[in-house]
Amino acid sequence: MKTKNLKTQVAIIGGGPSGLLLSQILMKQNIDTIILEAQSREYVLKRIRAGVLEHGSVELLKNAGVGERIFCDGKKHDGFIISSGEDSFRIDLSTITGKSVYVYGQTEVTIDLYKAQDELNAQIFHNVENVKISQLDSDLSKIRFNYLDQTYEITCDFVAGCDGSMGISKNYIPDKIKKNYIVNYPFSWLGILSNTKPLNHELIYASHDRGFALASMRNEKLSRYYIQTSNTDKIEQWPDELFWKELIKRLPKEYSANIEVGKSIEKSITKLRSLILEPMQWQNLFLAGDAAHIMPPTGAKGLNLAFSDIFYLSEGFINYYTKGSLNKLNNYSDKALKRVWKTVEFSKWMTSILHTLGDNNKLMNKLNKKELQKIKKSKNAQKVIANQYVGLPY
Ligand code: FAS
Ligand code: PHB
Repeated sequence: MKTKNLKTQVAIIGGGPSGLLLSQILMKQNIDTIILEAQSREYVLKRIRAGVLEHGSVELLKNAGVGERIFCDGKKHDGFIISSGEDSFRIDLSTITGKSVYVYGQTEVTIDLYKAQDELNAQIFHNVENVKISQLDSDLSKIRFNYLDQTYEITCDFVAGCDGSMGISKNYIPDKIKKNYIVNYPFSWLGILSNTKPLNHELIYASHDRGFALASMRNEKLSRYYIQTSNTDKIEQWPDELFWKELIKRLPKEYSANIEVGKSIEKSITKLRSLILEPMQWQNLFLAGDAAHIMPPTGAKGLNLAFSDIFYLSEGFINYYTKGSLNKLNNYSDKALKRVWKTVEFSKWMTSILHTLGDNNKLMNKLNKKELQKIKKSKNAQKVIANQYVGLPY
């Protein structure tokens, strides 16, 4: 069958939050995009992932015309709790930084982005297969793909690799150029979603001898909880009643006393790792979001870091198409990686200090407890955490 030819300015691989937001920002500047997504829209929207939006992410989404529901349905949070055993203290984000974060699920962000893209008549191909990039070193690059048994070829100025940690775009950066920095953590997160009242109006990050726990939420009737598990644990080992029992043991009694338990409506285990890929660009290819970096959700950074990449990358494309300057695009990787390294470091630090290592690491566990006691008394330490948590300036 004859190949169908398409033309665009920026071809985007990946229809998750990174790809959708990039397309939304560029289309509002009359820059043409096409999005290629391997899954169906329903599949993308079924993913339960991030829950907290940094100040910068909220501003970026608002300026892209998709901030309305955040302010209606999202919850502004001015602080969060850190507990260690029965002891706890609050990080007062708004007093320390003058900023807040919003609790608003990634699923809702993706729904809003798809709706806005539909209103702009965005070209989004779902369930695409065999995506292949070529001619990255020419003025015009090509992307071939299959869709509904038809082969297509896109001719484009640039390719944005927004295809997540399992994507293909990173493979087009030559191995001799590419550097992968990876660490795998010796524990995982078991997360559940339940139609129950959140046990506290703010998030609780709980360090405990039995393991880490996180009490979060999506709204007043939808709670999101996580507990640290081993990397070998399977979902089948964690029936709901066992999950609740373990969660309650890890939270201070002053909070767990009010917990409302119930049936899980989603349950998943995520292995924790940090990964940074350098560089984040190669000729006409630019990587953004999980395609270039992964980190444990402890600092609520994955989605937010994807959005700061999109801020820098969209600025680069807009600068090129409105002023003919390649400056910002040429500096994209260096600029984005400065914030990536700082954010991945914060996520690693938050993860290391709050998670419990096995019995053969009693010294590390004791040092973590002492560190948390010091932070409780140190305004300076709390200032560093608060500024990172609300999000470093772009
Ligand atoms: P995504 O992975 O979201 O999207 C990439 C898209 O590309 C996918 O839809 C995929 O189908 C598509 N794709 C892949 N290969 C393709 C190909 N060859 N062709 C076309 N399309 C292709 N972050 C937080 O801040 N807090 C959290 O609590 C949190 N929890 C998480 C839990 C899990 C289980 C996971 C996996 C991640 C979590 N994250 C969390 C991080 C997560 O939110 C990511 O940062 C966010 O999804 C990044 O968005 P994208 O870069 O768009 O990548
Ligand atoms: C969530 O609500 O899913 C969430 C919140 C904060 C985190 C991680 C996950 O640090």
